[in-house]
Amino acid sequence: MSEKLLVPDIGDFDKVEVIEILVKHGDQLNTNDPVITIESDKSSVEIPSTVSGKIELVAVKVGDKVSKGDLILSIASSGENKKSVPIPKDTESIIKQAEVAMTEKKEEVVASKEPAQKKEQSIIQVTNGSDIDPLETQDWLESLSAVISKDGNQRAHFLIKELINKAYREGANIPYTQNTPYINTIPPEAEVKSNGDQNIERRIRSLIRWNAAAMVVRANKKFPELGGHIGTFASAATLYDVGMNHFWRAKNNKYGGDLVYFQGHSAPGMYARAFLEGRLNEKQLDSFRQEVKPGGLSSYPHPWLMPKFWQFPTVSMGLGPMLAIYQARYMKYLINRGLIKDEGRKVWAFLGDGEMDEPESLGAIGLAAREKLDNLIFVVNCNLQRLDGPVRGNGKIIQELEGSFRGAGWNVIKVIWGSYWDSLIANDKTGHLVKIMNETVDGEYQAMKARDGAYVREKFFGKYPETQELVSSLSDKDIWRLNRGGHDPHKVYAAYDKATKNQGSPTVIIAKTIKGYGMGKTGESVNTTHQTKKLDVDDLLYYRDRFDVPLTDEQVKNVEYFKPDEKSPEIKYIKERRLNLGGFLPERTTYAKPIKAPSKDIFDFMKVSTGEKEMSTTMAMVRMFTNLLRDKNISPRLVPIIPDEARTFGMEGFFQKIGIYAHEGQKYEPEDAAQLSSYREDKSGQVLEEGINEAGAMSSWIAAATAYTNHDIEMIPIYIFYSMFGFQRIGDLAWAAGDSQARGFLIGATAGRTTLAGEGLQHQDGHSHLIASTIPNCVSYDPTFHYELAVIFREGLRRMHEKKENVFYYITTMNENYSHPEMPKDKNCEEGILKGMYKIREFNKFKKTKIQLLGSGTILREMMAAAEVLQDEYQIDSEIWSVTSFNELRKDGMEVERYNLLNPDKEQKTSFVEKCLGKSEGPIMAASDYMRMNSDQIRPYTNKSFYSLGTDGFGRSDTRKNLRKFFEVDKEHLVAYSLSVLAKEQLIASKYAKEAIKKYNIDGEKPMPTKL
Ligand SMILES: Cc1ncc(C[n+]2csc(CCOP(=O)(O)OP(=O)(O)O)c2C)c(N)n1
Ligand SMILES: [Mg+2]
Repeated sequence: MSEKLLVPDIGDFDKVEVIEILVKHGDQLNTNDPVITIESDKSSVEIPSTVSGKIELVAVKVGDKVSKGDLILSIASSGENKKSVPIPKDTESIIKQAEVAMTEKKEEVVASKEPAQKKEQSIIQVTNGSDIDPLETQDWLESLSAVISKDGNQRAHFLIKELINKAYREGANIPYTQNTPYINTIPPEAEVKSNGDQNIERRIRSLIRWNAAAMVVRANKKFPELGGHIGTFASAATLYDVGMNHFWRAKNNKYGGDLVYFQGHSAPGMYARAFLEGRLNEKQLDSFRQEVKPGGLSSYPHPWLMPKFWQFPTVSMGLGPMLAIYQARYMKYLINRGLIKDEGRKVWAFLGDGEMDEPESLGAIGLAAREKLDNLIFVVNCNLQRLDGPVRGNGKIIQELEGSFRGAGWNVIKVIWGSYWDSLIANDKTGHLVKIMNETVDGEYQAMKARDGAYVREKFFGKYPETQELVSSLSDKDIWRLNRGGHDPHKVYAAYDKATKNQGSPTVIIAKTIKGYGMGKTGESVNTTHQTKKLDVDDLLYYRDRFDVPLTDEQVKNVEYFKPDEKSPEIKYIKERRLNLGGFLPERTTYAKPIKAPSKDIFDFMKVSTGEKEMSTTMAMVRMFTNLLRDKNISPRLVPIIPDEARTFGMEGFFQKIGIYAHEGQKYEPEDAAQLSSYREDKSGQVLEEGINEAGAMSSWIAAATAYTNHDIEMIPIYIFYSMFGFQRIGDLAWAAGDSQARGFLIGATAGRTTLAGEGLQHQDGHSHLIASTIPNCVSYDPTFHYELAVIFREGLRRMHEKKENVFYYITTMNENYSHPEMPKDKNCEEGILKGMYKIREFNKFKKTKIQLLGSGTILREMMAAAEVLQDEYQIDSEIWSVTSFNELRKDGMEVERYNLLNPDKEQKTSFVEKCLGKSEGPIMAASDYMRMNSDQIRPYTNKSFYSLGTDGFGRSDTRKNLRKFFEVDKEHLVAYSLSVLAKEQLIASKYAKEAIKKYNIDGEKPMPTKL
């Protein structure tokens, strides 16, 4: 039996060119095997087979134009094939589900046949919220208590939900409350207890506190300019210690390890612990914030500077929370794609309450809930203060955060009060204590902890006679001892335990602490705590006594560190705990295997001329990816990341081919199910379709780009975005990517100030390369032709993923269609492309006057056209250089110049720019679709006269032609400017320039485009 494969529905396209035939007569074909690649003027896409069997006839050839329904091939069918137009695979299940739902609905209708009788409102409603019938209230509450004790919390929760639903259906106006009372979420009787030795843990914690403070004080004694923070870690010590002693599992050869994002400026605490663990010595502690000499300790977590220690750069506030969310999401992605095992690993992120004001901190919490990231735990250290003063003096940050997180769908655990409060809260029969707790604002809470017990008695408990009575038997000292939840290891342990067991949603632990805890009058809870980096002798003595650090007064005066003997119970304990948890933390290692770069011939198709066919570099890139997906080594490791622009870039073919990652699969039949490029979501999908969310997409990219260390698997993330919404938008994340030693590709598509024509000022990018150049390990290119792109991309794969170099690539691609020439045969071409420039053409007919013309990106083509005019109409010779990267040329130039200056007596080196241009004839004129500063970068590295042109100023919408005219980088301006340059250099008479300016209607009096 013979079957036919026809061109499927390809959306709005008609007569689309066949650019590749992937099968031949006689091949055995399986369903889903790619058969041909077709390409419209915007995108290319493979057509997979819907039939299987031996190919009898291939009915199309390269260059044919095909439309829906055309015959592609016929096969001798194996007989197992379904009908040639299969029902999309999810349709059946959707129909089934719909049928089931309809029967359920019917039953529901029967059940609710008797609608609730609407009664006339005859009750006088009391609206002031007071209790009009306390006895009745008591009845209800007792019933609830009975349910909780008999059937548990879940049942109680169910009944309450049913009551609310019922009330809603009866027309009651249900008040939405996102907040619970200002007490701990976990009641004392439900707390899971730690099996740790509390005494020894306290002693260890005290030593860590002391050493952390000592290293800051010592550094500032030596060099007062160094700075540092004591108060933050002082408030967070217990939060970290409980995790370190009991919860956070390290990476080792058996287990992937938990990933912990430490709050950046609590770094001294991590160093102080590492000191006790024997990972750092005194000398290293003494080099805190002195990193220039090798071995110094970073001010904050910086993997670039301490690559074996720190994993995540966090100190730029707001990045940590966002990165942690996407890290947890990416972990699930790797699990769902079967690339790593599901070992129940967690991502923990420690955040400050002040930091939560950063839009990025809360910006992605919805995604975390939607994706059901139960591998994610946030711990927000609510010490109620930020740098200048209170976080919410007039309100309550804990309640506010509770509302935001609960509203977003998180599991919220509040750890507000320590164990000393338990009995008071239990005895609060009238509810007045909780009432005060609810009423007191954070400014008051902070002020109270800056004073003493008597003050708390008067200002807090003194508010109501009932609460005054409650503490009547407590001394002021007892009142002062009433601790906050975040300083109570029992409460913290119980919260962590609950968080790690939570399923189906992320958890936030909101812990209340005191900033500068234990620092006494100068530091504890005072507005200036954050900046305190010096402690005088009295403060130090107080701190020592407060935490019972076994140092003499003399030792305290010398601010000595304290480390117990190696055989002491403390050191044994601290090491044993970590041993049990698999090793030390933080620690950065990588055991990822390299990915072999694809053979060069995989890009061969990009080295031949496209002939008449015009295409953009964006299209060429998509073709290149399609080819890479056929490479068995590379394919599974590619992580295409797109912020809702796949169609803009012609990448919609990827939806079907590799699927969009969706942890729930696809619960619906997409509207375009019958089409070739229909929107396909899949649990094991490969594309990260991030939506309109550049910061999130970049966070995903960073997670994938550092998978080699965090998951020991080398991945190749490729994040494609509008170049204007790249570095300009997410610059700080790109900086963090550099620090993280990310490896991967950033593709700034639709790039250039004049190349993206109609979109206007907000879209036209004339500076992303300059921002990229600010990141030391970012390698950036602005290629013009498809073979340049191929050479650059392959080298990127080789350097980053095969050779494991810690760099990342930024490549701009454009949306302007033009034909691409064959790659020059010159053996130095490839080297030039990678180093930043190579000679692409030379006009040498007249041998009188010559100019060197440098062009980059699409402006290279204007330069080439200008060179022809100069030759044909003005008898001027030229050499044309394709500059693939002014940034790379500058790096080389700087390095060579520096070497030469520092080694005046040695043989002087030559920069690559000079190697190319040193012996050339005539002045240099350079232009790109970016600001002049882009090409100006290489000006110092040549002795020749150098002129640069570019697109300085605000973009605006118009045609490409008009824009290039406006910014003076079109062919005509380039001709006129060249002649002017040659006249200025006294190589030709100025009348030629004057005439050209007139001929092209160029107004010499026109203001600079930057002023328009
Ligand atoms: C983006 C950014 N802005 C400002 C700072 C400077 N800064 C460092 S810590 C800090 C206060 C932090 O307060 P909080 O988040 O409450 O942390 P705490 O020290 O109280 O735990 C500020 C403003 C920064 N690191 N990053
Ligand atoms: Mg704070």
